[in-house]
Amino acid sequence: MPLFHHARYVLTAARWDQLPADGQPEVAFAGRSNAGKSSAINALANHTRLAFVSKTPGRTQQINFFALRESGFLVDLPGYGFAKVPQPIKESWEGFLGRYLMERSALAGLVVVMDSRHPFTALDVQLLEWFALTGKPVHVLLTKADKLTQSERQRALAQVEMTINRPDLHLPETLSAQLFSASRKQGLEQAESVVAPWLGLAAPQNKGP
Ligand SMILES: Nc1nc2c(ncn2[C@@H]2O[C@H](COP(=O)(O)OP(=O)(O)OP(=O)(O)O)[C@@H](O)[C@H]2O)c(=O)[nH]1
Ligand SMILES: [Mg+2]
Repeated sequence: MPLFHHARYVLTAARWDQLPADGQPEVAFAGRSNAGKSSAINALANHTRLAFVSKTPGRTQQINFFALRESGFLVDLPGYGFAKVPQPIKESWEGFLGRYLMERSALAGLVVVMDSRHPFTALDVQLLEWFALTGKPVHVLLTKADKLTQSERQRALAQVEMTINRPDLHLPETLSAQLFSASRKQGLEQAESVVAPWLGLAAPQNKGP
């Protein structure tokens, strides 16, 4: 049974005091608005509507917690880089989100979801350089890979690997990346095998060929 199946929604936090008491480890999904964070969580959980997927970018403005069957949480974060969010709302959740990323001790690692057609935007790099200060690991999902041809996928991944190795960027020390497609359910096992140890769970055994 894949590790993230049977995840269930537990709570939504819009303020620090609404977060669950620090205890079990959690992994948060960050990324640009509309990148596919909620869809990635749904695909990993094998659930069509666990996390809310919206056609309108910038709608998720709170932090949603999903409890895993064994222990730990997957956390769906609001997207960044969506210009049409009204300024006061933007500032309040950017403040909360920033504090969550920097100070939340239960946060074991970050999954950064990027559209494989345009990964590592300036905002993504900004987030990564900033999150690097925590010393926590990051795994990048290059999602919507179903929209690329096989050769475009390989090129995108190779370019991302080069970016990860750029010495002029102050990226997290533990940083990996993979192709992913929520709609085709591709890359699920690879993502699980990276994230499971962060949560203190045994990585799933790879199925035979
Ligand atoms: N083709 C394809 N479409 C995807 C994939 N993942 C997400 N989408 C689509 O991209 C849009 C945004 O997906 P969401 O999962 O809501 O993105 P999000 O990052 O959670 O967005 P916000 O919460 O607004 O920041 C939706 O229309 C999804 O159906 C994928 O792997 N392939
Ligand atoms: Mg979302």
